[in-house]
Amino acid sequence: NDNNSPVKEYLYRSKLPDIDIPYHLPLHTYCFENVEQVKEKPCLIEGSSGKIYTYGDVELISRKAASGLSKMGIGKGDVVMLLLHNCPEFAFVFLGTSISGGVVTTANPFYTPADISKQLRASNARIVVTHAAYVEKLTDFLPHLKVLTVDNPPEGCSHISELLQGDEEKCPAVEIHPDDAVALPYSSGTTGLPKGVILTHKSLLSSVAQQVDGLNPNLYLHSEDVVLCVLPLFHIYSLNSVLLCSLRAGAAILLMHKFEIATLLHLIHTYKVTVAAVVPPIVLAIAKNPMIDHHDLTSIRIVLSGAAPLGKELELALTTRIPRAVFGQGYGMTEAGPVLSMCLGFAKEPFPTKSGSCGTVVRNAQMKIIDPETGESLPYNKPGEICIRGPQIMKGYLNDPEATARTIDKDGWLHTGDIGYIDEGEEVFIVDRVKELIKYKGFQVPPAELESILITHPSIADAAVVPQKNEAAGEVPVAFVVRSNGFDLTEDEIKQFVAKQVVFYKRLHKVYFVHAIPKSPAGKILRKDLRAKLEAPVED
Ligand code: 4UV
Repeated sequence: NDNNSPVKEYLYRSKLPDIDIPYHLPLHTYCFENVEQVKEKPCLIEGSSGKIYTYGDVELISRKAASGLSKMGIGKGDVVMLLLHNCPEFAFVFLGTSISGGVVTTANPFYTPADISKQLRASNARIVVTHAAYVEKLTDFLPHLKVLTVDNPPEGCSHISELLQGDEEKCPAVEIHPDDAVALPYSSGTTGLPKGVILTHKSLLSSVAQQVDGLNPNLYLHSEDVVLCVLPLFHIYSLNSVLLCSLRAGAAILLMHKFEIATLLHLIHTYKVTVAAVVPPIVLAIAKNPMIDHHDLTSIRIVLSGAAPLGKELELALTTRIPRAVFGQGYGMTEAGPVLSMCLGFAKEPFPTKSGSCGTVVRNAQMKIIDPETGESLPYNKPGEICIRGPQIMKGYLNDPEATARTIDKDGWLHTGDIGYIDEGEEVFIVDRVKELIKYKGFQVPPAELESILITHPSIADAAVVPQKNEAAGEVPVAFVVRSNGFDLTEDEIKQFVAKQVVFYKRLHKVYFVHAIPKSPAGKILRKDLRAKLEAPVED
């Protein structure tokens, strides 16, 4: 009898009280709510040129962009693709699209033409904003797409100024509902191929509020901060926790086109960066690079690492290098809106935290840890699958109700596919990942994508891809391959076959030939068995 069920539910909450979240506001209105107080302050700093846009500039240009976009036909629900490295135009077009009622889908400019066309088709994007160098990747679409470049436009494309010089007075008055989509990043989630993750105005606004709003914000940012934006804005971590959180708090955002350690150290010094959002490979570079001794990094007060596991040794190495900074982790997942937990050492009135922790569940949300077999929720210190519920999680996957139902259950819990536990100090510790996903330097590598490429090879009968631990990248994809005819096909041929079809970080690092891929009776690849094989002593 369910009503008298003796089963106890263990639900975890933030140590901070809940806050009022202004759900009714559109995301851009929320981000600019306090803009009057910071109008003259720097908002975007372009690292490469030193060019500064104040909050007043950014707010105005975003409205111009909205007006330009609506003139180009972008209205409610229409999709704009940003195929950009970090640059001010990313922010202008993101905010402009939000104002015009549209939706931004973000993609890595290093993707192959095939990756980009899949996302263009699936998202039904009408406009692409990119750099001239990547226009050739869009050749097949050029007749049907409006392509704008932030630099000199090649034939068939227009310059971004066409958009940014719109008349802000003619900015459309679109009615936006909290449940309307505003961002559509792609993620493979717990299984399969990349899918469009519908993040609404309410999801992103809630996630930002959970981090930076309230009397004692979990991630305390203020208008004197200079926040490092070196992580790519096309990934949700940087888009949310760097760009949107900084905008809300009125902090300056230092944009770096790409990660390069010498430039990074120079810019931190020059602009007196106070908050650095990074991923473990950048922590490694900062901790281990001898150049660091010649740069003053004492301006940094917060280092936030996320998107992939960070070893304790590395954490220690970094904290010895930047002793004045509070170091901590954030734990995010695109589908979770994205932040599930955040270090409480970053709060305005901070809490003591432990090494190796991924923070505490954000406010206005609930977390539970479930036994993967029984679904029962677990008490402190017992590892299980991490689940989260709250206003910030995705609405669902675009046009994929089945995948949505596999990820968000009927009670509204989002199942992460991550294994972790919560200790008595309410801190989250991630210990394993049960989902298929491989993370190379924090970038997603969906095994299903590589497997589907491998089996198109005429001499491959079956294949499975799993992560292998790697010092520099965290994890790298490796393949188990069953050859179909004879044994001529070599490891190198397979690696090259894949490399030609994928972005650099999805390349295979090793191929193991086997007679069969272990599968469950239902035909599912037994990835755990393959991962165990990798950890066993090598018998080459
Ligand atoms: O979907 P995704 O690529 O999303 C992310 C988002 C990360 C963050 C981190 C801090 C933030 O403040 C923020 O806004 C966004 O990575 O990949 C999701 C998976 O990455 C692993 C975990 O397996 C997720 O399900 N992951 C993310 N953060 C951590 C992590 C972490 N701190 N430690 C270990 N694994």
